[in-house]
Amino acid sequence: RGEDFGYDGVIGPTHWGERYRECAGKHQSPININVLRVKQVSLPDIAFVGFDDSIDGVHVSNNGHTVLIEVENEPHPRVRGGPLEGDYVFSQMHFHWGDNDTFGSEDKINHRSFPMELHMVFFKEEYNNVKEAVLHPDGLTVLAFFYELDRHQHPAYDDITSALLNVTEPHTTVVMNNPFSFLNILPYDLRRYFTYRGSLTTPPCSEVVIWLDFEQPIRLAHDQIEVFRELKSAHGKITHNFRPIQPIGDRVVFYNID
Ligand code: SG7
Ligand code: ZN
Repeated sequence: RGEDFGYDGVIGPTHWGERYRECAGKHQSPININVLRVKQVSLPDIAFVGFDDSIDGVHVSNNGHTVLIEVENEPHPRVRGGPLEGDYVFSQMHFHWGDNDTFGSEDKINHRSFPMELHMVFFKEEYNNVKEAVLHPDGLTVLAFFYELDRHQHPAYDDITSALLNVTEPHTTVVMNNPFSFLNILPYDLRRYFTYRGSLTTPPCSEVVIWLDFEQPIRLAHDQIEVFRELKSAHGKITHNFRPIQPIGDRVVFYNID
């Protein structure tokens, strides 16, 4: 079956290209962002629509590769502006992490890894859903946020970590107890970000993603990150689920400041 990919050995990232041709492409993600080589730009403001709404009945599930957070009820949050043409509708968010706090993010900044990274995935509204959107080069945008260690717990993450404890087994889902707001789990500064064209970081590695990597990290306690490492796949604990960096090739990374 096609779905079996992992992060080690014969199903690990260096083998993805054998079964999924696009994983061997020239515009893959993640990448290292060399801040000395970025092109500074001043893009239009991004509108984060519905990000401060209090959303009920949010689903948290373990898909065997990561934990997914999904919204049931319409309307879904959306984004427009910045480098984007048109509206992009929220599909799901998920996380990538490492065995310990010294690595785990997918993109890197000046070869610095972060212990964890959040991806908020949106599809272009005119394509109606993710399945259709991945057939178009501007089909998806992913808002990426890095985590860095804090001595204090981040209270907004307690609802996520308590849900995680109930989805440690692969292919399990729970509904969150409390209303969930996107803005509560994000950093304060949403104006400074890097943007580039890349791919999904898992098979089928479709080159359809407009990446936005926000510069300001989210601060999280070590104990809170540890809970993610308790999740299990079919092969045991998901100790790490990040893809190594890919060649940047002919691509330019833009850096937005106002
Ligand atoms: C994770 O990363 C999941 C996938 C996601 C993939 O494995 O979040 O999504 C689902 C629904 O399982 O694939 C199409 C898609 O969003 C790659 O997403 S990523 O490039 O943002 N890391
Ligand atoms: Zn991801």
